[in-house]
Amino acid sequence: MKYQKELHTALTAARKGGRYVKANWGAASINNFKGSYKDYATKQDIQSNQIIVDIIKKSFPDDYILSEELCPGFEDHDRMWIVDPIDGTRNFAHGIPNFCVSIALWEGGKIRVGAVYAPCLNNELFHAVHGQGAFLNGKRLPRLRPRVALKSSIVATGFFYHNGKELTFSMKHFPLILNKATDMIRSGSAALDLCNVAAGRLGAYYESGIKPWDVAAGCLMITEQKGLYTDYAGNSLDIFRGRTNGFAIEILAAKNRRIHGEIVDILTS
Ligand code: LIP
Repeated sequence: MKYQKELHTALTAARKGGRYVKANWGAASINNFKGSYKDYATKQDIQSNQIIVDIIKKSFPDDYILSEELCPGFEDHDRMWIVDPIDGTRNFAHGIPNFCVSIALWEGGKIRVGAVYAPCLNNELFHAVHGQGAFLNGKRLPRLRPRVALKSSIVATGFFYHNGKELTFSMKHFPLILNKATDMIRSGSAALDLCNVAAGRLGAYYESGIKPWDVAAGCLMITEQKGLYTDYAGNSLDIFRGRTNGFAIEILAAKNRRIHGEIVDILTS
């Protein structure tokens, strides 16, 4: 089977990075701010990033590694790893367990391997390989229900990257969706939101301004589960959108076409 060495490497790196983060949970300290008082990396983001990169480099010394804290700039490579050493940094820093390590391999225009590890949430470890299915702690994820409607679903979102006018715009959709869904959550980890859609726990997740390392691994879980992810208008998503200027993706992922269509109608209204 293809990509087994890459999967093994992604899982090893996710576990090692995650164990380090868990061991330092409660001792988080800010390392640097990235342009605003709320956008920061902790020392643990940096160290986890280093642990993961070292493991990938050992097995694949020639591969480019795009990573949130050590190498966030886009370079055009046919093959690259995409790493978020802590997705949910603010949760981590505030003692909330909803955070994870997210690692993906991109090759030939597709996401081929994904691993998402949440060390403080029952050690949940999601993985997927293109064409080979999506798994949680080694067990294949249950099939998604194709006919469930928005009114029977919980929807997740995020608005971390927005301030001022942009925030007003992104908040505009919130009550409209809340009125039609069972409920809404803002969990603080895009990667886990996507995995929770793939696992059938959430009906959908949407957010704009997001970066490739927040979503790459989770997107593969979605497609392996026959869910779908697009931009807000329902068009195919370029996960490197905004590549020359720090990235800015808008993503809508849903567990079925019905929910996806209902939310596209709202997001484009
Ligand atoms: C965070 C996310 C969170 C989202 C923020 C942020 P980080 O990633 O995944 O859900 O709302 O936009 O990007 O910064 O913790 O890696």
